[in-house]
Amino acid sequence: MEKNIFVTRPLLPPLEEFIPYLENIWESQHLTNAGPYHQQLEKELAEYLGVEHLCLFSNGTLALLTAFQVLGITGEVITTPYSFVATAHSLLWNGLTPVFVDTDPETFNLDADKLEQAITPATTAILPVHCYGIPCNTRKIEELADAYGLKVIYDAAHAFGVKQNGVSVLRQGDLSILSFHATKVFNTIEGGAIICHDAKMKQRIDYLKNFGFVNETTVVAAGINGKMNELQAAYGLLQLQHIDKALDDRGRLYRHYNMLLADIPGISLMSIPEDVTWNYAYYPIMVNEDFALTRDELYELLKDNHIMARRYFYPLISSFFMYKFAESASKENLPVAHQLAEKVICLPLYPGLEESIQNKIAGLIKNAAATSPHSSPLIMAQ
Ligand code: T4K
Repeated sequence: MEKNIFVTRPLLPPLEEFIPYLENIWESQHLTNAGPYHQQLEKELAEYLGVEHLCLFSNGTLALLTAFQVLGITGEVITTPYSFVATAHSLLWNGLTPVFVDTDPETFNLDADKLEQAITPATTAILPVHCYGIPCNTRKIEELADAYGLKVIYDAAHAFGVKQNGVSVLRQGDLSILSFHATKVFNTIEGGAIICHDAKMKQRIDYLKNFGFVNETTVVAAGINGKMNELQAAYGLLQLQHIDKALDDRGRLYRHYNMLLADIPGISLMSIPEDVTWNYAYYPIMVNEDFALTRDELYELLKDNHIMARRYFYPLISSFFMYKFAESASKENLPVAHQLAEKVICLPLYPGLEESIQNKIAGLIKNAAATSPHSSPLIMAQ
């Protein structure tokens, strides 16, 4: 039976390279709670990413939850509906009110030009997402944040290693969070981090992710357990040795798709701003009205051919029942985001993906483009 090709596969270093780390962990019996590998990974990652301070977490969602706690955010937070649900869920878990703003059709990110009209006296923060790793309009967002006294927390879950004008995007805003989930460019199986800009803030985050403990008997805040364990940290250290090669592979695959998929009527490709050093985290394409199939028909066609593409991000977060009754969640308020959610499909992209599979995917899309508009995939096959 033909094997399925998934939208992503984890970066998995050779198993034998992990054994020495495991032996050390077994030897030391230090399994978690800021162990030596944890400390080493914080240091090496901060250096690699070009940031001052980095606090590891057991996953990106806990990092997000803690970011709002440490800044003492209350009331309304402006965010994007076009993201993974964890973005807005982190607000609800903190008793905060998400206010959705529409997205920019070029970058897929929160539209900074529509931000100001969503600010109310209850607004305290902005939670933009660098969607697919493409940086937000950080300059405009932060100008507005400064003018209105708002905090900015970037959900940078997709933006590992991304730079703008040679500077890490993680240096922007008050805090940024990363996800190191298995499906991400860099992974620690599950994992995440908060990036902050001063040692005092790092200390407060470190207390918060460890129940609020300062020492054996002093608890300074109602903290949580967000700690990354030694196996995850060791796995991260090993990943770091392979990440540059993985990013090169991703870049090569990205360019191969661009070459294959250029000039297909009804398909548009994402454009990367010239000043951005990207990480090739995802390969979204837009299936427009003038393509022969709808986006969902193309999704089914690919699936029938064992290509498990994904409709990231459909449905929109604002469509889920816990959000949809908010005034800002209305379709009229979010026309671009709705269009994206209906048109975008992410094609497989991960180190180790064979070019022959990319050729097959492009062949399926080209064949579909050659059929009459909106004929069903089943009829096409006849
Ligand atoms: N903010 C944003 C903007 C995010 O995108 C995310 C996570 C977060 C916050 C929260 O960070 P974490 O708490 O997760 O650290 C996946 C990931 O689970 C999720 O981390 C990620 N975003 C989201 C965009 O994608 P699913 O539901 O698509 O995962 P799943 O299990 O369907 O995996 C997709 C494909 O990957 C599978 O079809 C096969 C492949 N796969 C997956 C896993 C887990 C593997 O080959 N091996 C694996 O171990 O959410």
